[in-house]
Amino acid sequence: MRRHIFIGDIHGCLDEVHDLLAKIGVTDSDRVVSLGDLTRKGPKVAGVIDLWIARGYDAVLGNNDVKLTARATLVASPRRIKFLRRLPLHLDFPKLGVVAVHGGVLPNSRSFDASLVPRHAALSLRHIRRDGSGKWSSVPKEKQADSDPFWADVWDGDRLVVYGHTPRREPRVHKRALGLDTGCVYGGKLTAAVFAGPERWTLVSVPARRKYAD
Ligand SMILES: [Mn+2]
Repeated sequence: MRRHIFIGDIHGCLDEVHDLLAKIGVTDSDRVVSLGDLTRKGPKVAGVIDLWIARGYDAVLGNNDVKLTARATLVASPRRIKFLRRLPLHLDFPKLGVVAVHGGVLPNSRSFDASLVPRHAALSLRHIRRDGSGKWSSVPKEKQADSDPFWADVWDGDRLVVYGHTPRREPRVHKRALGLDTGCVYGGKLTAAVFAGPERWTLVSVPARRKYAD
């Protein structure tokens, strides 16, 4: 099986992408997938998009990528905007047993399907609460209470979900999810989960070369 390499939030940190791929020893037969937020905040956004286009790498859409395409500013080359606009909200890898998404998955069923990743969840899910019918739905940041769990602490489904969006000092290993945003653009590190096959993964990180944003 091809190796699959899932990378947390990059935010234009092109030098660290090269550091990470060199450390992993990436080859042309590897499948490389960004977990969203390739863009904004960091130093080399256009370079990151161009690398993804040139090498045919995959990505899911992040909330910051949406903001960028809405404004169509600094990277305003038509092919870069087109690339971002075509990114899917999630990518399912059934043979690997993995789903890639930027925000998260609503844990309303153990068997994964696209209804568990409505747009708002795919882009920015964090905390969840049961609604009147007993279904989990997302809680807006300003309404969040201590009793609202983080979605990945509830999810126990038939896919291992790899996600970004929520920056932490270290990658987070949940029962059936891996949180890979380790805040590179904030001076943390860039992290990848490298899958050699189902359930066979290792985490690889490289430090940020500097702090690019607060
Ligand atoms: Mn994000």
